[in-house]
Amino acid sequence: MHRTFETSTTRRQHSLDGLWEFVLDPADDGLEAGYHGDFPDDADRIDVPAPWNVAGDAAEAEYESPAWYRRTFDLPEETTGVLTFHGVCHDATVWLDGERVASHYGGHTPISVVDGFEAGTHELVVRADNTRDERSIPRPGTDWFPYGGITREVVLEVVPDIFVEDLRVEYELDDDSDRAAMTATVTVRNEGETTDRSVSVELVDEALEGEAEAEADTETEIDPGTTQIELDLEADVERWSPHDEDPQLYTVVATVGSGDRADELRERIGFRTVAVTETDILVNGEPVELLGVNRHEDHPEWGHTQPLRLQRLDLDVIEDAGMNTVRTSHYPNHPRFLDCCDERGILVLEEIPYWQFDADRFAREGVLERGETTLREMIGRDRHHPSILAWSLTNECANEEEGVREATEKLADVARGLDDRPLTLASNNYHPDGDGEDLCLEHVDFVCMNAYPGWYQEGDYADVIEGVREDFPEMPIVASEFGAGAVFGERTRENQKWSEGYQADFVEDAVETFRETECVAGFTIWQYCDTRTDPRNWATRPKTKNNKGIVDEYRRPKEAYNRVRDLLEADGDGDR
Ligand code: ADA
Repeated sequence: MHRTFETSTTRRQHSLDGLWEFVLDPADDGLEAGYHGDFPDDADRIDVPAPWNVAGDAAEAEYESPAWYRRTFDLPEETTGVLTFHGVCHDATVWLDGERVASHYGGHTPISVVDGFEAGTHELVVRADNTRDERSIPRPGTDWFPYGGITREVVLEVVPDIFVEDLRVEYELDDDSDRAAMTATVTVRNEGETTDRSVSVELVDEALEGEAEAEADTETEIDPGTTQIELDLEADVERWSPHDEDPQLYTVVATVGSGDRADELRERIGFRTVAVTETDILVNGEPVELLGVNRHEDHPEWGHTQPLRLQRLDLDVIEDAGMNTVRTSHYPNHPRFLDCCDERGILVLEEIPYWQFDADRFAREGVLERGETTLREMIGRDRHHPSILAWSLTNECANEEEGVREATEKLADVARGLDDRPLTLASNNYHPDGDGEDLCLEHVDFVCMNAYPGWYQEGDYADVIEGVREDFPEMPIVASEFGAGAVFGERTRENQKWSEGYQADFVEDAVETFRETECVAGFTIWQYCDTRTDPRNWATRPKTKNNKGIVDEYRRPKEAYNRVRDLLEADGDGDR
């Protein structure tokens, strides 16, 4: 299951995970050779979901080019189906029974196809391409491994002709009361002939144990195609809070039709407010201190693919050190990980993969559109997670360039048009030549500050913060990246660079500085665990890894992890 809760009780769900046929296509001639209609006989088999860089042969460990997948599945009767690929890195084309049904760019947001299926055997073929080039997002040279393939689950859901395609809940919650006024927008899709149907929405506690807290329904004409129906609901709710061990969540159930033709789609939601002042980020009107890490979806055996056990283990490790925040550097995370964050009261900053883009790169054909699509898809998919505090638009872009400022403004407009959460971006661009300010930050609500004084350059954190504050006196700062590399097990008397001691001292000093600075609303250490990098770009790094993890790639704690835990234990939790 790609979520921690049932997303429907009416739909039969066929998992299409498992072994698929698989061939590499290094010359990129599979399309011309017609693999989508005539798959090569000598194909290997590979696990899905998994990047080919961990699931394939050793020869595929660094493979960055197109590859093809094929499998068949059987359906007992004619039906309408929703086929979803939850993540294919990064450029995907899907053929169903020889017909091209989807093309999608962006490895971390889903691809959905609605189709009519005959009874019998069907064939799925996918071309996945992880090539980084002048128009790709991520760009070449990224400091994380460019995993390729079908990296998240594949599911076929059987639905009736009229079904709920999407459910969106927006709410207003006053800081003085616990009354929530909600609008549920139900997108109903009709693939058949009949029109009249009832549509209803219920808000129930998470476990669906009690009576509905609120409900609304209507009888309406649903013409073939797509219809949006808005229903208003109101209820007294218990708030979701990052301070609760088991924060209150609710299930929203949208239903169209009745009896054996009913279709139901569920979303999970938590009620809380988020606001930003000059110095703080407020949740439910109270300042929260972000105490956290940057986390890549990475593991030596799994790459980007994240089994539930690993997602939960990572949160255990983070919580055991007294931390409460994850920045999903640098891309939309697996939705089940976000579910786990909702359930534990972990705060999240979620980002799209514009990592170190300059104006030239943004200006290339289709590059901004691709990012805007990923942003729309991320917000569309993740908007109900109460854990997500803010959307992050970019990371370390050339913010001094006019073209980057224009791109940032467009991205901010897209995000603000879809959702009212605060926006941020991670900047390393203060005083680029001693005097200019980072004008991209004018489009967001708080500063995410990436800085490595004492590691990549001279200087100290107090000075960097002072510079940022001078330019942006009205926004709080989150120290979103800082850290030092340490090779796991390198414990020395000298505490030289790359030793665990050097890293522990460095992280401790920085954390202490951030915590005693009023305008700093929190920190996310770079980074949670050591991560695989690409030897073609990062050959000088020990173990070809980004070793700034406070735990290693197998989640074994380094000294810095223990130091942070001791520090936070001594100082209490994240109340300011
Ligand atoms: C940057 C970047 C990170 C990582 C880090 C580092 O700040 O945003 O992805 O590359 O540097 O370790 O150098």
